[in-house]
Amino acid sequence: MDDSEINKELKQKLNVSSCEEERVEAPESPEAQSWTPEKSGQAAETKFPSPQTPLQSGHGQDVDELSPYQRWKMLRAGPPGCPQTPVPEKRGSLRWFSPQMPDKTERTFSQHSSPHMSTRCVLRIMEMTSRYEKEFLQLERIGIGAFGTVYKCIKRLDGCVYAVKHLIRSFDDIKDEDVVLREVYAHAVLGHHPHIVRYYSSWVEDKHMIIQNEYCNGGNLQTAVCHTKVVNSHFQESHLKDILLHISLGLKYMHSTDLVHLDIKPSNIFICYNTSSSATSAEPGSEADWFLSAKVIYKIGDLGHVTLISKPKVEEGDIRFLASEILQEDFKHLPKADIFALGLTIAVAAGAESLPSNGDKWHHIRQGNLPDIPQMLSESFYSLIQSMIRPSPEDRPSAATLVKNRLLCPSLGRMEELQQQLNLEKFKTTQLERELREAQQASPMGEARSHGPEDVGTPSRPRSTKRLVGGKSRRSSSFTCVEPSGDSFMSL
Ligand code: 809
Repeated sequence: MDDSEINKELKQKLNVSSCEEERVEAPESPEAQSWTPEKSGQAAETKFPSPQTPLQSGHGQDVDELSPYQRWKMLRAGPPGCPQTPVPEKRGSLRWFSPQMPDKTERTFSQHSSPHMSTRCVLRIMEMTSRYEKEFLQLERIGIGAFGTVYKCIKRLDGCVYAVKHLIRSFDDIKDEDVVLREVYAHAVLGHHPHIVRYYSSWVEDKHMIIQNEYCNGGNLQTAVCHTKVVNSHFQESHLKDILLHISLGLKYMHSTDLVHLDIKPSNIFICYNTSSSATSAEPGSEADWFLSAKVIYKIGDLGHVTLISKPKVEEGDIRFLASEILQEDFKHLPKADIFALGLTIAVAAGAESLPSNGDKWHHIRQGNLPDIPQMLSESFYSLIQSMIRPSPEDRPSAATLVKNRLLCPSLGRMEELQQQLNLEKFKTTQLERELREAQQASPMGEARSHGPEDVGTPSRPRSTKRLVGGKSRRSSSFTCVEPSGDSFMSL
């Protein structure tokens, strides 16, 4: 076997993963073809599926619809449409190569002449392969910007989909590392919150930061707003209220941990569609039930501008959503800058034309005037959004106040009503207890009677009821739970 034959054989073996990827591939999009990988030498034949064409599992099912286990099986087992693909027998074998084999693979092979040497080469390349390439199967590019590039990936180990961001700037070019790391620090401080995009991991590769986050399957609010405009429509008030409530809940939590986001805007609000069956069937009860049954969950993402409220290092966010006090370097009420940006975000979601970056219109908004909104909103909701962009930050509601607003959370009204009823019942119970005690004390048989209702002719009453009205304790007690039926009091 000569060199070229060995190379051919090895290339075939190394392409195991490429073949695996082909099975989840849709025809190449022009965007994918023109993409130049950050790392020089990544194989030009790497194919990415078009964003317009959902990835197929080989059974006509979108990859997003598969459970992690199904995706994992799909990754592992080889494609139905690719029967010739050898399925490697154990972990650590060739299948762990990334589909994007670096060109240097080819060069390295051509330097060696025996199969033995070639095997060693394979091992060496395995060592060289990056963590990203080893751990993730890159599906498609989902975003590109000055900051870096974001890919939708499947993690080979768990079969779950993640959003993975590669920062463009190298640590070599960065003067203040803290600025790059603030996103990671912020996630570390925040932990998990249902309305903040979840962070999983981060690491440095070739001096570039990589961040692995939760993948939000509904895109961002900016894209959703664009879609509604295309079909000559806009988010209805009920949806706007959901967005406002969800993001306020995320902000309330963030602000309570001494952090501010400082770049709230539609493109940093991510949408998760809950496709599980509980989202369509369950009747919400507790808060956890509500979360499970919610069909759409809005989350705050991109923590690249986050800073401490108490010790701010402010990097201004998008000028279109920026409160004027930040431009004037007045950082006394930083959380209210997030509220200002959220108010304008809701206005944009309601259909407001694109926001100005400067000029009279920019200043007009900073004087407390909402941009024109092309739909009839209720007066109360309009006033609420307007209050969020008041010129003075102190006059804007806090996130904690917003989440308590009845407009955003009508069930709060019902809860309050029930709480009031409960309090009334508790009060009545206490009154009755006192009256009972007084009557017992006034009676010549008071002491004997105080032992409980069964002593006065109700032997069948359960013991628990006796204790509910004070039992042997002669003191008036406050109850944490009272049967609202009142039955026990009636029969005393
Ligand atoms: O789903 C995402 N989670 C992120 O953290 C993220 C995501 C996306 C998406 C998918 C929406 O369907 C598109 N782009 C451009 C995203 C960017 C991010 C992101 C933003 C990440 Cl991974 C890190 C920092 C900032």
